[in-house]
Amino acid sequence: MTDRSFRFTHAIARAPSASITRGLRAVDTGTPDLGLMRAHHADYIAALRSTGATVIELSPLTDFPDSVFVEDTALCLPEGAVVMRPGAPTRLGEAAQMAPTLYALYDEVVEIKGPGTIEGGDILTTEREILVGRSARTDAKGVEELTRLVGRWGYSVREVFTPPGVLHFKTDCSLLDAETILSTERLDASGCFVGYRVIHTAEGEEACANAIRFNDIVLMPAGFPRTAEKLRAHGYDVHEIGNSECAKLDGGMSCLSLRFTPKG
Ligand code: CIR
Repeated sequence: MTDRSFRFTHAIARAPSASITRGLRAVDTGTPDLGLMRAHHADYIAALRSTGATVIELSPLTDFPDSVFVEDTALCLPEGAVVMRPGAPTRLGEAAQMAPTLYALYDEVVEIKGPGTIEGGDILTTEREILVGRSARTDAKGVEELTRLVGRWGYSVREVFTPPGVLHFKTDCSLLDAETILSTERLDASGCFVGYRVIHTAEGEEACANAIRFNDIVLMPAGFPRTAEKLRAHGYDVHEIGNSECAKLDGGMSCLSLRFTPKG
């Protein structure tokens, strides 16, 4: 057992653009405040950097309102990077915007060509496998193409299902360490985590399931005290980051970065 699924030397983030007010959302709960989002984003990047990692901050992209959510554009593995093919039409072009950064960092970069679609938010990489949740954004053909592409590096992909009405698979779960997953009860009930240790979000705090383990810390959205306490009781070093503005656009901790250790 290694810990390469949560130890990283690098992360990529992208500054939110003023067009973020036009970002996609399932339910309109108000316009995100750009100033506050920028402040939260800066806290997020500082937390990643506090672990010693190099964080590459890309410039805002006005033409892509959701481009702060960089996770959806790629899957970064130690052996190489896979450029995704987002299923949201307004986000499709974000992948090509990310590709040059990945080509500069990795020897091997491969691309999902389609016709299927797949977004990084639906992919959970653990020590033993890559779990991909089919969703409104990720379809069977996308999963199939990813399976073929990462097979060259020896990875096995397991297709699972994102609960109806949930944006991404990782909206409802996160990796906490090599054998432990933070999950909502509704997702865990689907049986997709058999063989893992699962910690459930506290009742009524399902919206904090999207956390990230990044080196020695766990970043989770602020405002979910019972789940934070639960994780601390299990020994995790929890850092709470304001997420009120990204939450208006269905975004959480994982969406805001690509985390990786390039081989060379
Ligand atoms: C979207 O609907 O695509 C964005 N408003 C939110 C993306 C969140 N990304 C993620 O969970 N990986």
